[in-house]
Amino acid sequence: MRARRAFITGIAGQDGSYLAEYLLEQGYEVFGIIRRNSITEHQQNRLDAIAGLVHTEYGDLLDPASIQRVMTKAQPDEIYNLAAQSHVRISFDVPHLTVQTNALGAFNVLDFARTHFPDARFYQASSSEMFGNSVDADGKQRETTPMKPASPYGCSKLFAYSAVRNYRKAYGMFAANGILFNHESPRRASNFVTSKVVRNAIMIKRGRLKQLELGNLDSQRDWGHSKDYVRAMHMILNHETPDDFVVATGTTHSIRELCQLVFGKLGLAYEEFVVQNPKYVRPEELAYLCGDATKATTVLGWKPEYSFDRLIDEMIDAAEREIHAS
Ligand code: G4F
Repeated sequence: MRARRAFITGIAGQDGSYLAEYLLEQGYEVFGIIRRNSITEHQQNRLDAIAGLVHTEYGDLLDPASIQRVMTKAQPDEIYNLAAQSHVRISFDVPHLTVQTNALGAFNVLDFARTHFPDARFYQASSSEMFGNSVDADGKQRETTPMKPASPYGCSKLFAYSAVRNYRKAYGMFAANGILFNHESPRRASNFVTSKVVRNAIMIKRGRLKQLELGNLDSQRDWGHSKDYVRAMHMILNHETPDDFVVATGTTHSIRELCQLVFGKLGLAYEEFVVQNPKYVRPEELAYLCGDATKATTVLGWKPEYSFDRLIDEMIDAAEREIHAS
């Protein structure tokens, strides 16, 4: 019997690389597309540990023919659409690119799956950013919370989320959304706030930097570990029926608390080093996220293994090693 085959867009990203490792462990044959960028060294470095074990080719959600070529080779049983312009603030700078990639790009993969691989299961990387500043009376966001996105990124993700629901109903496809809250790891790019705070605090401690410039310190996020969240993606696609699930830890922290924790672990007082720069403040801010993952816990049996504290410890350890070596 042939191994199950998975096709992952965004395989070279934080989630894509952890998902590929997880699926290999489960006995899958893994295929993926990598977007070309001008710095060769950054294209595949998250895949170093599994180089030669996954089938990767250059491709781009903005180039449907490239996706179709690799999907045809892969003949996938499971399709994970993780590729995106995933930076919320940058989505205000490049809104058209964001919408083309995250909305139309996702739609192209979904529609090609419908016409060519109707029996494949389709996972869409949906986001808590779709909720915008909408929150239930108990201070949580869940599957039923109204979605009122507050960024071009959130709007683009809401389109793809809706298309998945529409195709599931209209065509009977096994198409599912994971509504993932923020998730981080040592593989997080350095322009997301957890990674930025960790790396810069270490540089300050080593005397290589004087201060850290941030945007809004009062917004709150529900941060989990990417490794826990890719497990949830697989569980969502292997449930008996296609459905949408919030994936979150249920706890929230402000950016200020994050700074306090990271600088504190390094023996520093964040107040002495963190300054605000309006450049990092968004035209509209999503102030507060705290997810209720009860449905994923009860229906799928998913629960996170990492605490916030352990996540931050792992990020600090990895960044210290990297910075020491540089
Ligand atoms: O780390 P962030 O850039 O993540 P954000 O915007 O919440 O988006 C992430 O999570 C989403 C899920 O909810 C994903 F869909 C999305 O792809 C991405 O993974 O910012 C977190 C918070 C924001 O409130 C931001 O305003 O940190 C605040 N912040 C303050 N100073 C900053 C900075 N964020 C960044 N990136 N850089 C700063 O200097």
